[in-house]
Amino acid sequence: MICRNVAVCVACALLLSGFTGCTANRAGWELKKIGEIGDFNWPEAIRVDHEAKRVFVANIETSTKGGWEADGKGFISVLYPDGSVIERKWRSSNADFTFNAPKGMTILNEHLYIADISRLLVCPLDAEKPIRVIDIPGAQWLNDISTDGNDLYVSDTKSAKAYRVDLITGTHNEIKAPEWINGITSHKGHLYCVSIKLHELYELDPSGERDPIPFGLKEYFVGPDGIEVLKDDSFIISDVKGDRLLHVTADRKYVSTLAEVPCPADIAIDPKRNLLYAPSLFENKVTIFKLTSLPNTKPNKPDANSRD
Ligand SMILES: [Ca+2]
Ligand SMILES: [Ca+2]
Repeated sequence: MICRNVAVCVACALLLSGFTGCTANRAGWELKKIGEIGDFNWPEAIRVDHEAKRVFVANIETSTKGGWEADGKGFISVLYPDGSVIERKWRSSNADFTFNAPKGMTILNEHLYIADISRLLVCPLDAEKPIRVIDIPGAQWLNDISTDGNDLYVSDTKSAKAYRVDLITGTHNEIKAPEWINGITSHKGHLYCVSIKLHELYELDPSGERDPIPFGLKEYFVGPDGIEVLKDDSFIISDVKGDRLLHVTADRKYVSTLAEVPCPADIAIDPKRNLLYAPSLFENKVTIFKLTSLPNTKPNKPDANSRD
């Protein structure tokens, strides 16, 4: 049986009402809300430095509801893993440097890399050191960043491109990507992304040569933003327009709702503490979930939630 509409599927109706056993049994994972922090300003992305026990929150900061305006405003917050605030404005615009609309981030070699419209910001984790900029000529709406431990992968929403940035040479090459690409993530040599307007998930070719391969799951999403891969190679997707966090099994056949949360943008996972952070973009808050693996409940045959 094919579930084409989550809202009317019997199994999924149960999910929408409670997100308990049914959801967990389908996904093999469970999300339980354990905290909520407010007073952000358009928080678009979160990234965890799990070694240093710090959580970074990128705030677009806007007074005009403009997600892509070079308004000279924006800041990075730092939290403890439990959500208590270390510094609300750890990095913000000052006389030496201005943020505009900071979004996706990744951490590599003691630096926080931040997408900020057409600029890639290189922000030392040592806050005493200055921020520098990597130029990507032609970049328009840089949205998310991931790393494979060597290179950076950056999505450009308006250009329908991704870029692979070689940090040693400073050069970049283009990667074929879908229209309205948003979240991007690198995992075990593979590269994945979502398109917010095509509401589909894709596997990209890190070398940039082959066309994106769609998952074929667009009927399950309204407007996906963030994408993360779990240790069992399954996926968690934040649907910023659908107000949900969804799970996709590694075989790409099963989709389950794990939690409802308002307008979740670029989520982050702390694998060391089994936590998931979801920024509610338009509600200026961050929700913390406990992420629990439920062994021996992973689906092994098609059912009402299957596409087979
Ligand atoms: Ca701004
Ligand atoms: Ca995003």
